[in-house]
Amino acid sequence: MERVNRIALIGTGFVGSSYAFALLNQGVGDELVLIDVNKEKSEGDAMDLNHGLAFAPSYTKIWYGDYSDCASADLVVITAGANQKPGETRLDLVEKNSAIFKSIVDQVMESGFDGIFLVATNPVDILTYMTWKFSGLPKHRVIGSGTILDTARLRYSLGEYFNVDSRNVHAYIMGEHGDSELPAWSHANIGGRSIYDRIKDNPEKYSERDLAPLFEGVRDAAYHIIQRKGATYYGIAMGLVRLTKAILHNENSILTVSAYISGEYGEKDVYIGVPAIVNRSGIREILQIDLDEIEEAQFANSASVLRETLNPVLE
Ligand code: 6V0
Repeated sequence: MERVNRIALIGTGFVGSSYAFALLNQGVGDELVLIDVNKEKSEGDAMDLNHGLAFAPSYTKIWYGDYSDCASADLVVITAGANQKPGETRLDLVEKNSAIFKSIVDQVMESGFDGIFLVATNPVDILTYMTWKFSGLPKHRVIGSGTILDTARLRYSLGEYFNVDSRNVHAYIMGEHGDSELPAWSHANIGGRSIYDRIKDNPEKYSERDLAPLFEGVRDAAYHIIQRKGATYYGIAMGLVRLTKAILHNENSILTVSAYISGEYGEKDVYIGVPAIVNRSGIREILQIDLDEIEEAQFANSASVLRETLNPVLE
Protein backbone atom coordinates (compact mmCIF):
# COMPACT_ATOMS: atom_id res chain seq x y z
CA MET A 1 0.00 0.00 0.00
CA GLU A 2 1.23 3.51 -0.81
CA ARG A 3 2.40 5.59 2.11
CA VAL A 4 -0.14 8.19 3.28
CA ASN A 5 1.43 11.50 4.31
CA ARG A 6 -0.42 13.11 7.20
CA ILE A 7 0.19 16.72 8.16
CA ALA A 8 -1.24 18.07 11.42
CA LEU A 9 -1.49 21.84 11.51
CA ILE A 10 -1.75 23.50 14.92
CA GLY A 11 -2.99 27.07 14.66
CA THR A 12 -5.28 28.09 11.82
CA GLY A 13 -4.87 31.87 12.01
CA PHE A 14 -3.52 33.98 9.15
CA VAL A 15 -0.32 31.95 8.71
CA GLY A 16 -1.87 28.51 9.33
CA SER A 17 -4.86 28.95 7.04
CA SER A 18 -2.66 30.44 4.27
CA TYR A 19 -0.36 27.42 4.62
CA ALA A 20 -3.35 25.05 4.35
CA PHE A 21 -4.56 26.90 1.25
CA ALA A 22 -1.10 26.79 -0.36
CA LEU A 23 -0.74 23.06 0.45
CA LEU A 24 -4.06 22.31 -1.20
CA ASN A 25 -3.20 24.38 -4.28
CA GLN A 26 0.14 22.63 -4.70
CA GLY A 27 -1.28 19.18 -3.96
CA VAL A 28 1.14 18.46 -1.12
CA GLY A 29 0.16 15.90 1.53
CA ASP A 30 -2.56 13.24 1.48
CA GLU A 31 -4.17 14.17 4.80
CA LEU A 32 -4.38 17.52 6.56
CA VAL A 33 -5.87 17.85 10.02
CA LEU A 34 -6.55 21.33 11.38
CA ILE A 35 -6.30 21.96 15.13
CA ASP A 36 -6.86 25.27 16.96
CA VAL A 37 -8.15 26.38 20.37
CA ASN A 38 -10.70 28.24 18.33
CA LYS A 39 -12.50 25.11 17.09
CA GLU A 40 -15.04 27.09 15.10
CA LYS A 41 -12.24 28.69 13.07
CA SER A 42 -10.60 25.37 12.21
CA GLU A 43 -13.96 23.77 11.46
CA GLY A 44 -14.86 26.68 9.18
CA ASP A 45 -11.48 26.46 7.45
CA ALA A 46 -11.87 22.71 6.88
CA MET A 47 -15.29 23.27 5.29
CA ASP A 48 -14.05 26.13 3.12
CA LEU A 49 -10.91 24.27 1.96
CA ASN A 50 -12.89 21.11 1.17
CA HIS A 51 -15.08 23.19 -1.15
CA GLY A 52 -11.96 23.92 -3.22
CA LEU A 53 -11.13 20.22 -3.67
CA ALA A 54 -12.94 20.03 -7.01
CA PHE A 55 -10.40 22.54 -8.35
CA ALA A 56 -7.28 21.14 -6.68
CA PRO A 57 -4.47 19.31 -8.54
CA SER A 58 -4.96 16.20 -6.36
CA TYR A 59 -7.10 14.90 -3.51
CA THR A 60 -6.29 15.79 0.08
CA LYS A 61 -8.41 14.56 3.00
CA ILE A 62 -8.99 17.65 5.16
CA TRP A 63 -10.79 17.80 8.51
CA TYR A 64 -10.73 19.69 11.79
CA GLY A 65 -9.57 17.49 14.60
CA ASP A 66 -7.84 17.25 17.95
CA TYR A 67 -4.49 16.18 19.34
CA SER A 68 -5.27 12.45 19.08
CA ASP A 69 -5.03 12.93 15.27
CA CYS A 70 -1.31 13.72 15.67
CA ALA A 71 -0.54 10.10 16.68
CA SER A 72 0.11 8.96 13.10
CA ALA A 73 1.13 12.34 11.65
CA ASP A 74 4.38 12.49 9.68
CA LEU A 75 4.66 16.20 10.24
CA VAL A 76 3.23 18.55 12.88
CA VAL A 77 3.39 22.17 11.79
CA ILE A 78 2.92 24.78 14.52
CA THR A 79 1.72 28.24 13.56
CA ALA A 80 -0.28 28.86 16.77
CA GLY A 81 0.26 31.76 19.12
CA ALA A 82 0.40 35.52 19.26
CA ASN A 83 1.74 37.53 16.32
CA GLN A 84 3.60 40.88 16.36
CA LYS A 85 1.54 43.99 16.89
CA PRO A 86 2.76 47.23 15.26
CA GLY A 87 5.99 48.27 17.05
CA GLU A 88 6.55 44.87 18.71
CA THR A 89 9.70 42.85 17.92
CA ARG A 90 9.57 39.09 17.47
CA LEU A 91 11.52 38.63 20.70
CA ASP A 92 8.76 40.52 22.59
CA LEU A 93 6.47 37.53 21.99
CA VAL A 94 8.65 35.05 23.84
CA GLU A 95 6.81 34.78 27.17
CA LYS A 96 3.31 34.53 25.75
CA ASN A 97 4.23 31.99 23.12
CA SER A 98 6.50 29.73 25.15
CA ALA A 99 3.63 29.09 27.62
CA ILE A 100 1.33 28.25 24.70
CA PHE A 101 4.02 25.95 23.26
CA LYS A 102 4.42 23.94 26.45
CA SER A 103 0.75 23.03 26.34
CA ILE A 104 0.74 22.32 22.59
CA VAL A 105 3.90 20.19 22.46
CA ASP A 106 2.86 18.21 25.57
CA GLN A 107 -0.48 17.36 23.99
CA VAL A 108 1.11 16.39 20.66
CA MET A 109 3.59 14.08 22.43
CA GLU A 110 0.84 12.54 24.61
CA SER A 111 -0.87 11.39 21.39
CA GLY A 112 2.15 9.14 20.66
CA PHE A 113 3.46 11.35 17.84
CA ASP A 114 6.83 10.23 16.48
CA GLY A 115 7.38 12.38 13.39
CA ILE A 116 8.90 15.76 12.55
CA PHE A 117 8.00 19.14 14.06
CA LEU A 118 8.08 22.23 11.87
CA VAL A 119 7.71 25.47 13.82
CA ALA A 120 6.86 28.91 12.40
CA THR A 121 5.55 30.82 15.45
CA ASN A 122 7.73 33.72 16.57
CA PRO A 123 10.26 34.14 17.96
CA VAL A 124 10.82 31.09 15.81
CA ASP A 125 14.40 30.23 16.82
CA ILE A 126 13.49 30.32 20.52
CA LEU A 127 10.24 28.39 20.12
CA THR A 128 11.92 25.72 18.00
CA TYR A 129 14.42 25.23 20.81
CA MET A 130 11.54 24.98 23.31
CA THR A 131 9.77 22.45 21.05
CA TRP A 132 12.93 20.33 20.97
CA LYS A 133 13.25 20.52 24.78
CA PHE A 134 9.55 19.87 25.51
CA SER A 135 9.24 17.03 22.99
CA GLY A 136 12.41 15.07 23.76
CA LEU A 137 12.67 14.22 20.03
CA PRO A 138 16.09 14.06 18.34
CA LYS A 139 17.28 17.51 17.26
CA HIS A 140 17.22 16.73 13.53
CA ARG A 141 13.46 16.08 13.79
CA VAL A 142 12.65 19.52 15.19
CA ILE A 143 12.97 22.23 12.54
CA GLY A 144 12.17 25.93 12.59
CA SER A 145 11.24 27.94 9.50
CA GLY A 146 14.17 30.18 10.51
CA THR A 147 15.31 32.54 7.77
CA ILE A 148 13.55 30.74 4.90
CA LEU A 149 11.29 33.74 4.36
CA ASP A 150 14.08 36.32 4.80
CA THR A 151 16.15 34.42 2.24
CA ALA A 152 13.20 34.47 -0.19
CA ARG A 153 12.78 38.21 0.40
CA LEU A 154 16.49 38.77 -0.30
CA ARG A 155 16.34 36.72 -3.50
CA TYR A 156 13.28 38.67 -4.61
CA SER A 157 14.94 42.05 -3.90
CA LEU A 158 18.20 41.08 -5.62
CA GLY A 159 16.17 39.72 -8.55
CA GLU A 160 14.40 43.08 -8.88
CA TYR A 161 17.67 45.00 -8.56
CA PHE A 162 19.54 42.96 -11.19
CA ASN A 163 16.43 42.28 -13.26
CA VAL A 164 16.87 38.51 -13.03
CA ASP A 165 14.38 35.77 -12.05
CA SER A 166 14.68 35.41 -8.25
CA ARG A 167 14.91 31.62 -8.72
CA ASN A 168 18.31 32.21 -10.35
CA VAL A 169 19.48 34.36 -7.46
CA HIS A 170 21.34 32.40 -4.80
CA ALA A 171 21.85 34.16 -1.51
CA TYR A 172 21.28 33.33 2.14
CA ILE A 173 20.06 35.28 5.12
CA MET A 174 21.44 33.57 8.21
CA GLY A 175 21.14 34.00 11.97
CA GLU A 176 18.07 34.96 14.00
CA HIS A 177 14.80 35.33 12.11
CA GLY A 178 14.68 38.89 13.39
CA ASP A 179 16.59 42.09 13.89
CA SER A 180 20.09 40.55 14.28
CA GLU A 181 19.99 38.47 11.08
CA LEU A 182 22.73 38.85 8.43
CA PRO A 183 23.13 38.55 4.67
CA ALA A 184 25.93 36.17 3.62
CA TRP A 185 27.00 38.49 0.79
CA SER A 186 30.28 36.62 0.28
CA HIS A 187 28.25 33.74 -1.20
CA ALA A 188 25.52 35.66 -3.03
CA ASN A 189 25.50 34.99 -6.76
CA ILE A 190 23.39 35.41 -9.87
CA GLY A 191 23.45 32.15 -11.80
CA GLY A 192 26.92 31.39 -10.45
CA ARG A 193 28.46 34.89 -10.92
CA SER A 194 29.13 36.59 -7.60
CA ILE A 195 27.07 39.73 -7.04
CA TYR A 196 30.30 41.71 -6.58
CA ASP A 197 31.43 40.68 -10.07
CA ARG A 198 27.96 41.39 -11.46
CA ILE A 199 28.22 44.91 -9.99
CA LYS A 200 31.69 45.34 -11.56
CA ASP A 201 30.27 44.18 -14.93
CA ASN A 202 28.07 47.27 -15.01
CA PRO A 203 29.35 49.98 -12.65
CA GLU A 204 27.17 52.66 -14.25
CA LYS A 205 24.07 50.78 -13.22
CA TYR A 206 25.01 48.94 -10.02
CA SER A 207 26.90 49.85 -6.86
CA GLU A 208 27.95 47.99 -3.71
CA ARG A 209 26.52 50.95 -1.81
CA ASP A 210 23.02 49.77 -2.77
CA LEU A 211 23.43 46.46 -0.94
CA ALA A 212 23.08 47.80 2.62
CA PRO A 213 19.69 49.52 2.07
CA LEU A 214 18.52 46.50 0.08
CA PHE A 215 19.29 44.23 3.05
CA GLU A 216 17.64 46.66 5.50
CA GLY A 217 14.45 46.45 3.41
CA VAL A 218 14.58 42.66 3.74
CA ARG A 219 15.32 42.69 7.48
CA ASP A 220 12.55 45.20 8.21
CA ALA A 221 10.00 43.83 5.71
CA ALA A 222 7.71 42.38 8.39
CA TYR A 223 7.46 45.78 10.14
CA HIS A 224 6.50 47.48 6.87
CA ILE A 225 3.87 44.85 6.02
CA ILE A 226 2.41 44.74 9.56
CA GLN A 227 2.10 48.54 9.50
CA ARG A 228 0.07 48.27 6.30
CA LYS A 229 -2.07 45.15 6.74
CA GLY A 230 -1.63 43.98 10.34
CA ALA A 231 0.17 40.69 9.68
CA THR A 232 2.34 38.81 7.17
CA TYR A 233 1.30 35.36 5.99
CA TYR A 234 1.45 34.53 2.26
CA GLY A 235 5.25 34.48 1.97
CA ILE A 236 5.81 32.36 5.08
CA ALA A 237 2.93 30.04 4.09
CA MET A 238 4.62 29.31 0.75
CA GLY A 239 7.96 28.87 2.50
CA LEU A 240 6.37 26.32 4.84
CA VAL A 241 4.94 24.41 1.87
CA ARG A 242 8.41 24.39 0.28
CA LEU A 243 9.79 22.89 3.49
CA THR A 244 6.91 20.41 3.73
CA LYS A 245 7.71 19.19 0.21
CA ALA A 246 11.42 18.90 0.97
CA ILE A 247 10.56 16.74 3.99
CA LEU A 248 7.71 14.56 2.74
CA HIS A 249 9.18 14.03 -0.74
CA ASN A 250 12.67 13.30 0.67
CA GLU A 251 14.17 16.00 -1.55
CA ASN A 252 17.55 16.65 0.13
CA SER A 253 16.96 20.33 -0.63
CA ILE A 254 19.17 23.08 0.74
CA LEU A 255 17.02 25.60 2.58
CA THR A 256 17.76 28.13 5.32
CA VAL A 257 16.07 26.78 8.43
CA SER A 258 16.42 27.13 12.15
CA ALA A 259 18.57 24.15 13.14
CA TYR A 260 20.21 23.03 16.38
CA ILE A 261 23.86 24.00 16.28
CA SER A 262 26.49 21.95 18.07
CA GLY A 263 29.84 23.32 16.96
CA GLU A 264 28.97 24.47 13.43
CA TYR A 265 29.89 28.09 12.73
CA GLY A 266 31.71 28.13 16.08
CA GLU A 267 28.47 28.12 18.10
CA LYS A 268 26.63 25.60 20.22
CA ASP A 269 23.36 24.88 22.00
CA VAL A 270 21.19 27.26 20.02
CA TYR A 271 18.60 26.98 17.23
CA ILE A 272 19.52 29.51 14.53
CA GLY A 273 19.08 30.09 10.78
CA VAL A 274 21.63 28.24 8.64
CA PRO A 275 21.57 26.55 5.24
CA ALA A 276 20.78 22.87 5.75
CA ILE A 277 20.02 19.77 3.71
CA VAL A 278 16.43 18.77 4.43
CA ASN A 279 14.86 15.40 3.69
CA ARG A 280 12.43 12.80 5.07
CA SER A 281 14.58 12.34 8.17
CA GLY A 282 14.39 16.09 8.90
CA ILE A 283 17.67 18.01 8.94
CA ARG A 284 20.17 15.64 7.29
CA GLU A 285 23.11 17.98 7.55
CA ILE A 286 23.98 21.59 8.30
CA LEU A 287 25.83 23.08 5.36
CA GLN A 288 28.94 24.92 6.51
CA ILE A 289 29.84 27.72 4.15
CA ASP A 290 32.96 29.84 4.70
CA LEU A 291 31.79 33.17 6.04
CA ASP A 292 34.06 36.21 5.84
CA GLU A 293 35.20 37.96 9.03
CA ILE A 294 32.34 40.46 9.17
CA GLU A 295 29.74 37.75 8.55
CA GLU A 296 31.30 35.52 11.21
CA ALA A 297 31.09 38.34 13.76
CA GLN A 298 27.48 39.09 12.79
CA PHE A 299 26.56 35.42 13.12
CA ALA A 300 28.22 35.22 16.55
CA ASN A 301 26.32 38.34 17.64
CA SER A 302 23.01 36.88 16.41
CA ALA A 303 23.67 33.62 18.28
CA SER A 304 24.36 35.56 21.49
CA VAL A 305 21.14 37.60 21.09
CA LEU A 306 19.25 34.31 20.85
CA ARG A 307 21.06 32.76 23.80
CA GLU A 308 20.34 35.81 25.97
CA THR A 309 16.65 35.51 25.13
CA LEU A 310 16.63 31.77 25.65
CA ASN A 311 18.41 31.60 29.01
CA PRO A 312 15.70 33.25 31.15
CA VAL A 313 13.02 31.09 29.47
CA LEU A 314 14.96 27.92 30.26
CA GLU A 315 15.40 28.81 33.96
P1 6V0 B 1 -3.14 34.61 14.27
O1 6V0 B 1 -3.88 34.95 13.03
O2 6V0 B 1 -3.47 35.33 15.53
O3 6V0 B 1 -3.27 33.04 14.50
C1 6V0 B 1 -2.84 32.37 15.61
C2 6V0 B 1 -3.74 31.19 15.83
O4 6V0 B 1 -3.23 30.42 16.93
C3 6V0 B 1 -5.19 31.58 16.17
O5 6V0 B 1 -6.08 30.92 15.30
C4 6V0 B 1 -5.34 31.09 17.62
O6 6V0 B 1 -6.66 30.67 17.93
C5 6V0 B 1 -4.36 29.94 17.66
N1 6V0 B 1 -3.94 29.57 19.01
C6 6V0 B 1 -3.59 30.40 20.03
N2 6V0 B 1 -3.28 29.68 21.12
C7 6V0 B 1 -3.42 28.37 20.79
C8 6V0 B 1 -3.24 27.15 21.49
N3 6V0 B 1 -2.86 27.13 22.74
N4 6V0 B 1 -3.49 26.01 20.82
C9 6V0 B 1 -3.90 26.01 19.53
N5 6V0 B 1 -4.07 27.14 18.82
C10 6V0 B 1 -3.83 28.30 19.44
O7 6V0 B 1 -1.56 34.81 14.06
P2 6V0 B 1 -0.75 34.65 12.69
O8 6V0 B 1 -1.25 33.46 11.98
O9 6V0 B 1 -0.67 35.97 12.01
O10 6V0 B 1 0.72 34.36 13.25
C11 6V0 B 1 1.03 33.14 13.89
C12 6V0 B 1 2.50 33.13 14.27
O11 6V0 B 1 3.32 33.07 13.08
C13 6V0 B 1 2.94 34.40 15.02
O12 6V0 B 1 3.80 34.07 16.08
C14 6V0 B 1 3.71 35.17 13.95
O13 6V0 B 1 4.66 36.07 14.50
C15 6V0 B 1 4.36 34.02 13.21
N6 6V0 B 1 4.91 34.35 11.89
C16 6V0 B 1 6.05 33.73 11.58
C17 6V0 B 1 6.70 34.00 10.39
C18 6V0 B 1 8.01 33.32 10.10
O14 6V0 B 1 8.73 33.69 9.15
N7 6V0 B 1 8.38 32.32 10.88
C19 6V0 B 1 6.15 34.90 9.47
C20 6V0 B 1 4.95 35.49 9.77
C21 6V0 B 1 4.26 35.28 11.02
